[in-house]
Amino acid sequence: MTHDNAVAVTVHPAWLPDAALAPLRELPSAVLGSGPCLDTARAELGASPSASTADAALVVAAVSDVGSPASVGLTQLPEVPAGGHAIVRTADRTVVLGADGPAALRGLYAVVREVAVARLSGVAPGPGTVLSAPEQPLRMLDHWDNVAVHPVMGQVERGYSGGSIFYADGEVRADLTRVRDYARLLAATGVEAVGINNVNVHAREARLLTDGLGDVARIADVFRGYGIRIFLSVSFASPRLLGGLDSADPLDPDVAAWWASAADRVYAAVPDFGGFLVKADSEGQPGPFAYGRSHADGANMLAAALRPHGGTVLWRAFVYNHRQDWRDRRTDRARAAYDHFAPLDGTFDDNVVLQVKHGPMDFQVREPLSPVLAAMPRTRLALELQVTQEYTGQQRHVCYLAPAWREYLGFRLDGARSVASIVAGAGGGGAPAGGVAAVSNVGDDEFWTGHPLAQANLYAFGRLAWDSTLTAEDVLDEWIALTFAGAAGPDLARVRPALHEVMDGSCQRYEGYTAPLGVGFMVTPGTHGGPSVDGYEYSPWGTYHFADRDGIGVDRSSATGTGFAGQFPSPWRETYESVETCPDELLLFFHHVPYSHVLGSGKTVVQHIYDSRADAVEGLGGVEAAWESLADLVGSAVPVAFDARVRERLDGQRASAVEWRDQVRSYFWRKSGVKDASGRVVY
Ligand code: GCW
Repeated sequence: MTHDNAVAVTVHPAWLPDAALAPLRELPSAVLGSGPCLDTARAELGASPSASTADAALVVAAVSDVGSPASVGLTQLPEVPAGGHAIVRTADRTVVLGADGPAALRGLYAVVREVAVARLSGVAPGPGTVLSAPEQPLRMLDHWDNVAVHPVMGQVERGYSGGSIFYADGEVRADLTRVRDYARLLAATGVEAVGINNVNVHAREARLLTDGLGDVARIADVFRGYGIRIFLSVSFASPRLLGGLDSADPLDPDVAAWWASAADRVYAAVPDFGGFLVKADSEGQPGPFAYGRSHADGANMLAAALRPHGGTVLWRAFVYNHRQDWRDRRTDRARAAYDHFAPLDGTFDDNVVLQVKHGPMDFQVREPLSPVLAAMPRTRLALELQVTQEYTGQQRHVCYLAPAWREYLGFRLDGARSVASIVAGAGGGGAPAGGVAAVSNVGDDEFWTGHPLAQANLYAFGRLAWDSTLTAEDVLDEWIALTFAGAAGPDLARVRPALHEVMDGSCQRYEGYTAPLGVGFMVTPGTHGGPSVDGYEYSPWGTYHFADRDGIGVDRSSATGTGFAGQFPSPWRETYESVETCPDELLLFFHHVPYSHVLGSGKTVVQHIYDSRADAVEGLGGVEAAWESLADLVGSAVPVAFDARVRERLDGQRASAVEWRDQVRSYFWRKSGVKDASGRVVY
């Protein structure tokens, strides 16, 4: 049974407003061939199926549908890269050739983007051929959406944008219009896979795998038209929960047989199904440990079930003891993923991808990269990012995450290989590519993402998964050019610098008034929003800062601490090991230091904490002024509702930032008794 819970709100078009498509829709165009994505391309352009290429100024095709160069009006066909596209511009036409239908559609959106960016920069693309290949084969968004509203977590776990676009009232929505609009937005960024339910799989959601398959197929049908595959999060206990077996032991043949037939049924309903996403033995989710089996046993058993159909298991490395005794100083949550998984390198089947959070803890605004990414060269790896702003301002604070993601992707973990190249299959141990996944920030909110400016994070994720060498500033320009494509030229020229002022340094600013120097957390337990310096200090979650009257930080050195620093390859193990060489922004992640410890800036740790919290809040003045400078464009370049929402969020951000500043500054004054040399007020 499904409900029609469509809510009549005007949904903001995000980065695909009609104005962005209009310049292409005005051209005589032809789309060759057919198939779900080519049909979508045709509908986007309003091209008629019989349009001839002879007089088309824009031609879109998949290479396999192109007989001869002349059939698309060219003298020669380019080498279209695998999974990617070529855009050929001649004096009288633009030809988009995709490696297949989905790639052709993405190529069309690339032209939309180029046209918009040309308007912003004033530089039109000249004749020639541009080839574009995805750096990562897997470019996926994970939804932590529950079908039924969860009593504690709500409908979307860590969601800050209203309800789910997929589910309402305990059912898959009858009206999937929002899902289609979402698929369209994602296709334009290059995203090619979506996990449609929460990795914490509760009872109702587990059944998507069995009696929910009809609804799953409806969702897959929508995404198919945009070249996006779907994955399901499954409960490792499914054979017991759904199959009536008394075990979920991965080495039990009955269990394996149950999964094999479950997979058969899924593929009968969804032939292009991506596979299973699994959170096992983590935060209360069931897993192979209950049967004394390893995570490789568990993952490989599921992989065997999917293999005949070409499916993939995305197995998460986020496994740690969430019932730690805070008195126990030997257990270090940061070590857990490496300790569990590094010894298993080389034992996972080749249709298993191990999905690793970027940091060893949990999506903090500042963490080192996870050493797991350098420790498993014989395992397919995917990097997991968080677009939803759980710990980065919950879509109430502006926090443009692209600069941080770019840093992670470009980080040379062993001194030589970047994280992007490792997950793209160049890790040196022969494992094929995994890719990049991220938790989505989308809900049924009228702006998709709560804070309208948080749309830029969703956009940037897809773009950086496609090409991690793009700069965060260029990606922001693209987003501005598309989102404000309807703005008059001179207005657009004002929107651009104002938004850069608001967004470029926003992540650093957020870091500036929240937890200092990489120590992390200090957030309100449960919601993870707002400050609570000691909120997790005596909790079982393994997230401590150890502040006392003399100092703060976690000793993770090999010499005197938990040994986490030793999980890195050189040169990072040495760099992080020593207080002298550890970068200041990670100092308290790796070391416990006295408040009087002097940083590279010449300030003591405690004075740095005092100053940067206050400076960061002062920096919000520039942000607010930049937005205010666009006030006369509200109602024209900037929609009224967009402006109203941004203002409401900026007000909330200031109030929250002030709270962070005052609580953190006062906490350290009270703890340390060291006066703030700036003389600013502490409480
Ligand atoms: O960051 C934590 C979140 C949990 C989440 C978990 C995970 C889905 O607080 O809500 O659960 O990470 O990544 O599995």
